[in-house]
Amino acid sequence: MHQESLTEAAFDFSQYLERGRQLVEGQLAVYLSETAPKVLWESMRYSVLSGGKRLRAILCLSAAEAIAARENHSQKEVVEIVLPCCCAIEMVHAMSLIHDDLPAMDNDDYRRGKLTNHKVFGEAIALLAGDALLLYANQILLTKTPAQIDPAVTLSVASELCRACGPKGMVGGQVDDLAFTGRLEQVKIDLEAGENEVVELIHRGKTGELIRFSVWSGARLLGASADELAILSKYAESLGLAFQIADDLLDVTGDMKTLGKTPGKDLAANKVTWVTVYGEEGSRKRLRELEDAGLAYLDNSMFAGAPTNALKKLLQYAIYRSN
Ligand code: GRG
Repeated sequence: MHQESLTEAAFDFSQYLERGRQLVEGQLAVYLSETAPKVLWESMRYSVLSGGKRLRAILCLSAAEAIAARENHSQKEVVEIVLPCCCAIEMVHAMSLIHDDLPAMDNDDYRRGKLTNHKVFGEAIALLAGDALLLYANQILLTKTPAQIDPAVTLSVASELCRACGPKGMVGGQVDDLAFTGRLEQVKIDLEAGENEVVELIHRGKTGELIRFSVWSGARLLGASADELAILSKYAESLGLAFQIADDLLDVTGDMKTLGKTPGKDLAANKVTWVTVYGEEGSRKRLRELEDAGLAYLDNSMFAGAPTNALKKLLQYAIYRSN
């Protein structure tokens, strides 16, 4: 168990998170300051600017910083290069939450301690706000990433974002999640018979792909090599899977006030999650394995001297967070 290491601050991690959060939220407010159609922008702002940990955006920034140190970029340059991408990521994340909360999917009334988007604006506007955010995210990424970045790199990042969101990513994972909801007993029987990839498949798609993209894009925009991108992607895959397992655990251990959403829904809906399939102990064991694996990727000699401290702390934060 490595939870203690979160507090042994080689640098002030909570200050680091707060700085990232402020940078991203300040820019999101600028991008989302349009007014017509009024109800659409209000709905978009309601979900994007309603708090949240901003973990994905901060991962993008941290991966960029890890690569930038070698390239001698100033802190200001790094932010200018990746901030549009960080904002695009948070917009896509928010749209996925809006759609996930709809009655046709998880049917949730609360998110981040507030009524869900469709409860305030109605299902039609919630759907459309999600659609608009998905497209606006790509527009921001393509038009606001500074011209100093090779357009081929910016295009590759936009293309990868589409891939991470699409049928091989979040949408595919969500479809698998829905398809297996209510089939928990069958999944457990299959597990006994040696078939054990279902939960991992769901988690990697619906949650892991956007997290992997967050790390990959920050590094790619700052000129990481193919080898560096491959190792950082492995780190991000460990983090992404761990993040969703931690989320599954919080559904059984958390409360409404801390989580900002209704707990206990997974078991009630007979959902296939790490906890419902492998139990709490099995989930904690897998988290420790993923923590070790994720940290080991960052200890690769390729990153010797690079500031990977924040990425390490972010992995532990993803695992040991309380909401
Ligand atoms: C992307 C085109 C497209 C469609 C979305 C609905 C859907 C398809 C996918 C669902 C994805 C989803 C909601 C996965 C769960 C991921 C998860 C654990 C979200 C909670 O993330 P946090 O804890 O939230 O980072 P905050 O509020 O902190 O931002």
